[in-house]
Amino acid sequence: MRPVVVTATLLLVALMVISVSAAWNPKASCEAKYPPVPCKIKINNEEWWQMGPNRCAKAYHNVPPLSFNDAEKACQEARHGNFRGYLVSIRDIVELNQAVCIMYREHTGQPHYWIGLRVVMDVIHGMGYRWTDGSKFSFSRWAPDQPDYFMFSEDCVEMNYSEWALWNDESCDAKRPYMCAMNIY
Ligand SMILES: [Ca+2]
Repeated sequence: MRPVVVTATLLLVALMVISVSAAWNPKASCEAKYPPVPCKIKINNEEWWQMGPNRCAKAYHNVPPLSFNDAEKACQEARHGNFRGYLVSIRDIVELNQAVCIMYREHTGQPHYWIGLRVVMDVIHGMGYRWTDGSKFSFSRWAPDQPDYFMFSEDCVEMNYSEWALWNDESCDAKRPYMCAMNIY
């Protein structure tokens, strides 16, 4: 090969290595910063995890995948006293990292999980994204070129789309694993 070709090839390989290493690595980050803390209370006789001091969460991967609405119903069936589950809301970068670490520990293959965000039309606020648990929507982490409202049929949001933690709008009828969370206080 001519020197210029060799140089170009080396440059390409270097760029590939840099781009791969730039991708977020859940294993290292989760072990160092977000180690698993079992939920203070027992919910549904299952292993849930603390997500901050007053919240517990569980990623459901080893169950049949569900549509967004069925996943939300399944989460709301989780009860503890007056506390009720919802599809997880993610309101800042810390919650995003906590959620992705719980998802990663459930399955390392980067599954696309439903989170509790979907487009809603209401008279007061108009059309927009809302969390199913009523949390204010002010934080997002969209994947590149998302949300794309593909065929005007994508009103629900999944996570870990192109990389861990990144969001994509998807058809609410698509069947996905899902992550529930419950406020406990
Ligand atoms: Ca999309």
